[in-house]
This record gives sequence, structure tokens and C-alpha cells, in this order.
Amino acid sequence: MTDTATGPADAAETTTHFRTCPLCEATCGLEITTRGDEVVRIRGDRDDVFSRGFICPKGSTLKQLHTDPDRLRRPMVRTGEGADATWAEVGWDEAFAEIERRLLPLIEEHGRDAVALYLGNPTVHNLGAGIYARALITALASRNLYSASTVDQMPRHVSCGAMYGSPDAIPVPDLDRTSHLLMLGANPYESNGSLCTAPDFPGRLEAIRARGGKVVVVDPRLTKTAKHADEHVPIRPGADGHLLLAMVHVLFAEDLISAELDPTVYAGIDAVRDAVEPFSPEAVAEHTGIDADTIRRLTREVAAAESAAVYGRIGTNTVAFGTVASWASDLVTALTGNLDRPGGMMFPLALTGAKGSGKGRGFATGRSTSRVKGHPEVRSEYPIATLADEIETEGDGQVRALITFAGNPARSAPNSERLEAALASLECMVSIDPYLNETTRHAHVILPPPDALEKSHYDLAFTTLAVRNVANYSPSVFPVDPAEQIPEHTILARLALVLSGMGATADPTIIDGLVLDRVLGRATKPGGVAEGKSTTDLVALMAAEDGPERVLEAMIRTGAYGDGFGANHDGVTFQTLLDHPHGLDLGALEPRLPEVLKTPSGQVELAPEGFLADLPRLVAAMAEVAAPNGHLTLIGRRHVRSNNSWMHNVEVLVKGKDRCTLQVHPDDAARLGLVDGGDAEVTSRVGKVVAPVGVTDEIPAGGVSPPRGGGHDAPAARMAVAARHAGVNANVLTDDGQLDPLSGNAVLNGVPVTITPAG
Ligand SMILES: Nc1nc2c(c(=O)[nH]1)N[C@H]1C(S)=C(S)[C@@H](COP(=O)(O)OP(=O)(O)OC[C@H]3O[C@@H](n4cnc5c(=O)[nH]c(N)nc54)[C@H](O)[C@@H]3O)O[C@H]1N2
Ligand SMILES: Nc1nc2c(c(=O)[nH]1)N[C@H]1C(S)=C(S)[C@@H](COP(=O)(O)OP(=O)(O)OC[C@H]3O[C@@H](n4cnc5c(=O)[nH]c(N)nc54)[C@H](O)[C@@H]3O)O[C@H]1N2
Ligand code: SF4
Ligand SMILES: [Mo]
Repeated sequence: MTDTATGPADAAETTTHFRTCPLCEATCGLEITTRGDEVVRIRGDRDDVFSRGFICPKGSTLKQLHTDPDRLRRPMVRTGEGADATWAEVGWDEAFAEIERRLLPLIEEHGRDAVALYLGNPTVHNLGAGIYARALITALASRNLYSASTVDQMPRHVSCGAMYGSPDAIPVPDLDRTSHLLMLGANPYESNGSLCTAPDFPGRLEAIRARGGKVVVVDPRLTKTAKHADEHVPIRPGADGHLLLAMVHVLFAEDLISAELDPTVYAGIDAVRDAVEPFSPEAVAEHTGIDADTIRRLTREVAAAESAAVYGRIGTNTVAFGTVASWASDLVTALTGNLDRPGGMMFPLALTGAKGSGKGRGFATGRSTSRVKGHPEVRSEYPIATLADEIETEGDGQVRALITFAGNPARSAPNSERLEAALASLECMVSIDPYLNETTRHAHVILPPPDALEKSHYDLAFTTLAVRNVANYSPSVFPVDPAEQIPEHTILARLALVLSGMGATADPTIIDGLVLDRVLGRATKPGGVAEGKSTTDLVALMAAEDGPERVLEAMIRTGAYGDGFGANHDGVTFQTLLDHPHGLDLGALEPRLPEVLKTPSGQVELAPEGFLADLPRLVAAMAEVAAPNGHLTLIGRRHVRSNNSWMHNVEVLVKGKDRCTLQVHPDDAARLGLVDGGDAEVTSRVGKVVAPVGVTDEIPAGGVSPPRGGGHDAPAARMAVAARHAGVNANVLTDDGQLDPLSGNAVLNGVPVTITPAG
């Protein structure tokens, strides 16, 4: 948004733009000052209705990302392999023709399943992709879909899918009103939060304590978040499911189940009582490393609090029992009466969302299984941990080609060395990515999108996970230079046209029309908000001219708060967003049960069959008290100045003290002969890394913590700064043979390793 209109000819004048930061889930408002085509300054937008000026060290680096000389501006085509690879810049028509030349014969000969698609994390921070990725998936029509969700939050989708009927009905902690927060496996002081969009998460936690509430952090490590909490409860990695089931056990044993639970809304209470029988505090104490009295006290505190939220994230999800843990955390919330009430866990209602009828078809997994290992499909995806199996294993349906969009699976997926070798063997790989990195160096064609400042923005995903109902649209700060680039949604549309056989030069606005018709078609059908009107009528009423904006406008105007294209005169339109450059505040979260449910019963399913059937696996795990014969276990960690594996080419973020250390406890260091600053070799079933040791008692004895996202020493990647701060990649050690079977999610924490001094 330009608030100081200045003549473009006057290069000395500055312009101020307001834009939501797309780098993480916190969605901070930025105030960006430009002069001509230069960024002068980026700081927090103090008037942003949600973030109020908060910003982390990454937010201002949109400037550095914009000017990064390593960022690709034109399509690249590779000839030669490995060390002999050479890259040539080509025009966009030529790039799409090359993709057509490589992919179509392969599809012709081996079928569509021979081409896999991987969508990485920035996909969900991207308006163009949020709206056009579906068109690519439809055009590809392959069963081989993969995403970063199975190294992240898939267990949460599965638990919510079963309990509430929709994998996207995810309750979030009502941070601003809660009086008690039990937080497991999350470190928002570094990560700024996830599956809980709350700019200045740390400030909101401090506010809980300031108003007399309590914050309890369950984490194997003494994290920055734990240090700022009222209480830190160290737990053995991987044991959250056991802890939470024991808490449910205590709720029944001590008669702490809320008297207000409406039996017409909640189904399966008795089945839960029976199921948690084996998980008494005494039974799980050794496995969790938390004594029975503490488990009882933690439970009583949640039950007694005026309001309480139980919130689990990465450390609760990326473990062997991730789905059960996610389910059990919502059980504690629900059974204490804290689901769907202010201060508890609540369901946001996004501007683009719609109210439901309180019933639906429900959620199922396993509608198909993966070819090699038989993993059930979850949300039409297979686990990324099994992509290497599908590429390496010959036979009908073998994956021979891959499209990656905004992903770096060569660093982010488990057993990454194996996966990377598999990528190198592909007959064709196409990557939509701004960098030539560890993954895209294996591509035959790289299609670089414009950078964040050259894109408009709207958080389709994170407005559904925010602790307030808010909405914020940002026009792009700079235009896309048509001599070099095309908009990202056009890249997706053109790729979709190639894959559907319409050709490399087909008009991408065909896809615009198809995407828009899907949304408008819902509105104009009988019972829709614009019943009786035609899609042409509605298009004539729209402010946005084309592209994702037009689809966004259609979603907003037909959504829960929308004007219904005239049906509701006070409703929100796209123009409303344009008129609110600092964001539109739609208010605090409101109770949504039972309307939000899509279960066939119309009830919250507290005891889904499949989850009960997984419990014997947890009982069996209680027998193994610690990692086998002297092994240590991996515990992941993030640093505020990093972002997964991809922002390490920004000098201001990576400079200074080496953060890429393997943290170990002093007792283990003494026992194993490891010294602070000395190198150590860590070995797991699948791989080995060497890195400097950091001795610290912030790590529990028996744990080893590598940082997230390193390993930038790959030959032929083109990220000069990252290569100088290469670090190690923890996913050389994580095991693609270990999954949470209910979600297909990888196990990234609690992986057994051995460690010895090196060199
Ligand atoms: N600075 C920065 N911010 C980021 C990212 C980043 O890479 N860097 N990545 C973004 C992404 S994609 C995501 S998904 C979010 C993730 O956001 P968070 O979920 O907050 O992720 P982490 O900071 O990794 O915190 C996970 C915590 O779980 C702990 N843990 C490990 N194993 C266990 C266990 O078994 N039980 C329990 N209770 N705890 C355990 C770890 O010690 C760690 O402190 O962060 C986002 N924000
Ligand atoms: N050991 C271990 N592994 C982990 C985790 C962990 O905690 N521990 N965390 C996991 C989590 S939570 C996640 S989300 C995954 C992430 O896994 P991925 O999404 O596969 O990896 P990222 O590092 O986020 O890589 C993002 C890629 O997108 C590109 N990119 C950036 N912006 C854009 C854009 O606007 N458009 C396009 N087209 N491309 C863009 C970057 O250049 C980079 O190549 O990693 C997981 N892996
Ligand atoms: S916390 Fe996240 S959204 Fe906010 S400035 Fe930092 S990276 Fe951007
Ligand atoms: Mo993530």
C-alpha cells in the first residue's frame, strides 16, 4: 500500500508500503520504505492490527533476499551430470518447451504416476500457490503426491480429521485470554509459533503470566521458551503421547472430567476411559522421565484453571506416536471443558472460510496405499520418507520424474543422503525455486519465481490458524520485470497446461478461468450465496482484475463474512481489504461447536477406532526405558535467525558465532571424551555426520541436539554465503524407515545415535 504518493520520476522521494511478512507463520506486518527500485528500510508496522510493530530478525531480510546475487531470475536448463553439469539461462517459452519435451514422452510411456510432485513449506506462505497448486495437481493426475506436511504437522491433520471430521479444523490456543497454557514440543521464542499464528508469540506468553496465568513448557531441552515459563518439565524425546494419555487417565481417576460436557456433542467418553487404563502415571513415569506426582499435579492444574489450553507442536508431532499425542492433547483440552471456549483451544473462522452445517462425510485415510511400502494415503499424499523407495524400486508405477515446488527435500527429509542419490537418478526433474540449492541442482529445469517483494500476499492458510480472526492483503511492492520473470501463479498455470497436453505456449488465463469458475460455481449453485446469478454476473461485480486476486475476491465475498455479491450489504469485499492496509480485525475467536464439525455423527469423536488400535504400540514402547545400549537420542532445535534450510544465504542472519553445534550434556561429554568446540562424529542407522560439540546442561543427559537446516556444502549448488556457513544436516541421521503409521509422518526426534570424538 502506497501512502505517500510520489512522482515516480523523483528518485529522491520515498514510498511506504505495508506488507505481511511471508517467511513464517507469525504473519507480522512490515512497513517497507522504497526509493525507486531500492528498499530503503524494513521495520515492523506499528499500526498492524495483529502484530503491532513486532518483527523478528528475519523480517527485514526481505531486502537481502530481493538483492541476493545468487537468487535466480531466469529459467535455467542443465546439461551434463554431477560435477560436469553446466547450467544455461533460457527464456520462459524455451523452458516450458524443454519440460514438455522431457515429460510428455515419459508420461506417454510410463503413465502419470511416473511423475511425482513435492510441495515444500513456502507453498503455504504463497497466495499464488495457495490458489494454483490445485490446478497443477489436477493436471498432473498422479497418485505420487508428497509434501513437507509429512515431516511436520500431518499427525495434527489426522487427529483433527478423525475428531472433528475435517483435517483443517485445527483448534488453536486462545493465547490472549487463557489463564493456563500447557505447551509441549514448541519453542516459539525461536520459531515464532506454528499451527498457532500469533505475531509476538513471546509477548503474548509474557502477558499470560502478567495477568496471573501460568505457562508450563514440556520439552527435553531447557529452551528459551522454557526459561521464560513458570515451569519447565523435561520429557524423554518421543514420550508426549504417554504423558498426555496418563493425564487423561488422571482426569478419569480423580473425577476431573468437566461436568459441562454435552453428551450430544461429545461421543466416546466411556471408550476413552477404558482405553487409557494402561497409562497410569506410575506406568508411564519411567518412559516419560516424569514422576507420577508431577503428572498428577500437571493434570490437576489444567482441570482447575479458569481456562486452559494444551498446545503441542513439532516435538509432539515429529515422533513415533505423533498422531496419538496430538489426539491425546485435544482429549485433555476437551475433557476439562476447554475445547471451544474462550481461553481454551478454539477454532478460528477465516475471512475466506465458511460456516459449516455441523455434519459431514468425515475424514478417512488409506484410500490407496503406496506402491513399495504400502503406506496409507493421507490427504491424497504419501509420506515423503518413502519417496526414495518409489524412485529406487523398479516396476510398474516407478517414479521416474519429479516436480518440486518450494521444497528442499534433499535437506529436509529423513535419510536425506539416500533421497538425494535417488533425485540424482531421475530421468527428469523440474524445480520451481529461486535458488540453485541441494535439491534443485538435480533438476533439469529450474523455474525461478519472483521474490516476496514482487508478489502480492494474502495468508490463506494462516488466517485459519490465527489466535484472532484477522485478514491482511498486501499488493506487491515492486512489479515483476517482464523482461526476466513471470508471476508465480503463471508458472504453475503454464506447467499445468504442459502436463494436461495443451502445450508449452497455451494461454495461462485458461487456468485462471477454471480456478475462478470452481469458486463461483459453488456460489451460484442452488443454495449458494449467489444462487440465481451467473458467474458472468459475478465477474462483472468484481474489483480484482485477474489472477489469484480475483479468486481471493470470490472466496472473500462468498465466505463467512462476505457481502455475498450484494446479498449482505454490510459484508466484506475485496475493497474492504484494500481500504485496510494495516489489516482487518474481525475480532476474538468465537465458539464454533457444533457448526465446525464435519463428522458423520455431528459429534466430536473422542475415541476414533484407529487411534485406539494404535495404543498397544505405546504400551509396548513403555517396556523400553531408554535408548538401546548406550545410544543417545536426537532432539531437534531451531534458531530464530534461521528458516528451515533455505535462508542461510543471507549474511546478516548467518554471521557471528557458529550456531551449528551438536549440543550434548556435560555428563555425556565427560563419559564419551567429548570437549566443547572439538569435533564429534555422530552415527545413526542410516548415516554419519561430523560437527563441533557444544557442551551445555540445557540438553538432558542422553540427548544430542543438532540444529535444523544445515548441510550447504553440496558441490554445484549456487549459494555462496550458505556454503561458507555450511553446517551439518541432521537429516543425514534421521531414519526414513521410521514413521508414525497413522499419519505417515517422519520421526525426526528421538532417533537413536552414537557419538564419538572425531579427529
Ligand atoms: N527461526 C525459525 N523459525 C521457524 C522455522 C525455522 O526453521 N527457524 N521453521 C518454521 C516451521 S516450518 C515450523 S513447522 C515451526 C516449528 O515451530 P516449533 O514447533 O516451535 O519448533 P521448534 O522450535 O523446532 O521446537 C520444537 C521443540 O520440541 C522439542 N522436542 C523435541 N523432541 C521432543 C519430544 O519428544 N517432546 C517434546 N515435548 N518436545 C520435544 C525440541 O527440543 C524443540 O524445543 O517453526 C517455524 N518457524
Ligand atoms: N531433522 C529435521 N528435519 C526437518 C524439520 C526438523 O525440525 N528437523 N522440520 C521439518 C519441517 S517443520 C518442515 S516445514 C520441512 C520443510 O521442508 P522443505 O519445504 O522441503 O524445505 P525448506 O527448507 O523449507 O525449503 C524451501 C525451499 O523453497 C524455496 N523457496 C523459498 N521461497 C519460495 C517461493 O516463494 N517460491 C518458491 N517456488 N520457492 C521458494 C527455497 O529456496 C527452498 O528451496 O522440513 C522438515 N524437516
Ligand atoms: S516472526 Fe515470522 S512473520 Fe514475523 S518478521 Fe519474523 S519471519 Fe516474518
Ligand atoms: Mo514446518
